[in-house]
Amino acid sequence: MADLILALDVTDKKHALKIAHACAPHIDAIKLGYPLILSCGLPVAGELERLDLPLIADFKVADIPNTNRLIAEQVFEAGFSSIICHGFTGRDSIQACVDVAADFGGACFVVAEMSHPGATAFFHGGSAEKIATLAMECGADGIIAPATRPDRVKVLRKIVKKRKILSPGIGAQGGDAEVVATIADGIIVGRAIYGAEDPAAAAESFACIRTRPLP
Ligand code: NUP
Repeated sequence: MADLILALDVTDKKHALKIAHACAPHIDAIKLGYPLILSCGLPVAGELERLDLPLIADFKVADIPNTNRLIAEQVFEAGFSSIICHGFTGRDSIQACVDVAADFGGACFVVAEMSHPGATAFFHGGSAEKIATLAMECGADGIIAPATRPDRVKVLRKIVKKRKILSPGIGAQGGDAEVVATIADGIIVGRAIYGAEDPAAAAESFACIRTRPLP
């Protein structure tokens, strides 16, 4: 069983808020990334805060430590409870995000391996394992691992142990929610929910994988 995290990758604010409100009873968290934030600005997080769901900032932060720190501070000040950063940037850059998250009582997740086909070029061959190890050493709360490759999620689970794995790539990218929900702590779903004719019904259809199904 896993949390259901809605990836709200729409670019129109009204549309985003409508989907978020409709889906709220059926989801455990909302992940916002560049598509929505670049079109509406960071304050949209404040408007979504009213739903009382954890907000995850998926900016895949990947800069030098000082810039990562400056980005992370803005993210948490805007009302997010978690941040996603890249891990290939190395220990000091990951640590900057982990430290800011801790200062704000929030969480930091590190991308260990991406879900798209091209990701194998750089994340395979030991890199994902190295990143996951580094993320754990830095005190990250968890990693991002691909729902499109459950075998890889299992490999990375051995490294992160009880810390969290959030897994994107369900539905539109081909990952199977029921399979991944047994090995990850959260599944991230975007188009299969917000692109559906009835997003709330689509979100509800994932009820059986949720850690906290509706009573
Ligand atoms: O490896 C990753 N794959 C991925 O799809 C890391 C991510 N953060 N994501 C994000 O998850 C992606 O940017 C999108 O917001 C969401 C998946 O969306 P969808 O394929 O379910 O529409």
